[in-house]
Amino acid sequence: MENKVTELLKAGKKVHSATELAALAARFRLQIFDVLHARQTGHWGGASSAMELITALYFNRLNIDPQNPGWEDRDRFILSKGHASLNLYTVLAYRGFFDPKELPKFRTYGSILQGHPSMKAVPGVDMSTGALGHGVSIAAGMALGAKLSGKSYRTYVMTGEGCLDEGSTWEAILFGAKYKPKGLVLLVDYNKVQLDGRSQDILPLEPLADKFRAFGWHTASKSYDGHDTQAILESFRWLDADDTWPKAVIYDTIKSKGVSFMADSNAWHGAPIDDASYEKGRPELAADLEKKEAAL
Ligand SMILES: Cc1ncc(C[n+]2csc(CCOP(=O)(O)OP(=O)(O)O)c2C)c(N)n1
Repeated sequence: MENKVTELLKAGKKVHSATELAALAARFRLQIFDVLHARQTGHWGGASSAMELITALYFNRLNIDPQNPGWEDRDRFILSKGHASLNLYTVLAYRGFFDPKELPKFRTYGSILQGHPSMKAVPGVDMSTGALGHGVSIAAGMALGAKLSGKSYRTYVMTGEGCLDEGSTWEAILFGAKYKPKGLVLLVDYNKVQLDGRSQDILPLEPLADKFRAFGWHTASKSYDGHDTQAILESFRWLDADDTWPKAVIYDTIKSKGVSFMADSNAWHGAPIDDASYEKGRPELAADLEKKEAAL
């Protein structure tokens, strides 16, 4: 059945309203759940937590051209938490970088869509990631490259807490503070849960915003609700409010958002979604999509 979300997806264009972004994110989250269940592999928890943010980036924010993925002036995006690859693949496909029919082939032999994103295989992927802790340094280099070549593109990098537990990330943060490249933005998908436990127990990061400030980054005075597309758009306005760089924004999110019995737990970080959990969880995601479609 044709509906407004299908129309938005077909258009593959930028959208402006928070309600449209919310409906798209709900639609993508449901599809990711279906694909991960069908494929019995992949990372549901951290893909779901970043779903609204990555949807807002690709459908509202980034200056990109799906017909020309290598366009020199495009904004760059690095998914430093590369295990959440299916959320990146899903927004790239529906934004027009490749055929969404590829998505069900996720992690099959010969598909361009492997478990972790490859910039050599997937149109629109700006950097291959998967080993945690590299994204911020690569982003800092890309942003410095813009400065040196007189370009005005922006470079966005998304981390979870795993990347922030890596020493190389903090070296890159020091580097960013020294060179202050314009347009460098660190986005933290702060779901507070990692692969094998709570971030607070693995390696406490708090007070995280103060740490970014102490390291010389212009940091939003509050964290934003990473599941509220209105709040995400507000955070984008904050990014545009002044010309002080580099900038860091923290988004409070929930791992495995959308399925109540999976939420806020490391149990579903990368576990295959079994049939019983799929049957139990899917109606919650479908109901959320229906609600958000009705609001359009
Ligand atoms: C260098 C490195 N060490 C370990 C891993 C294995 N690993 C994959 S995801 C993950 C936890 C990541 O936690 P977080 O960044 O909070 O991810 P999210 O909850 O957002 O999915 C770990 C330890 C890895 N990919 N790279």
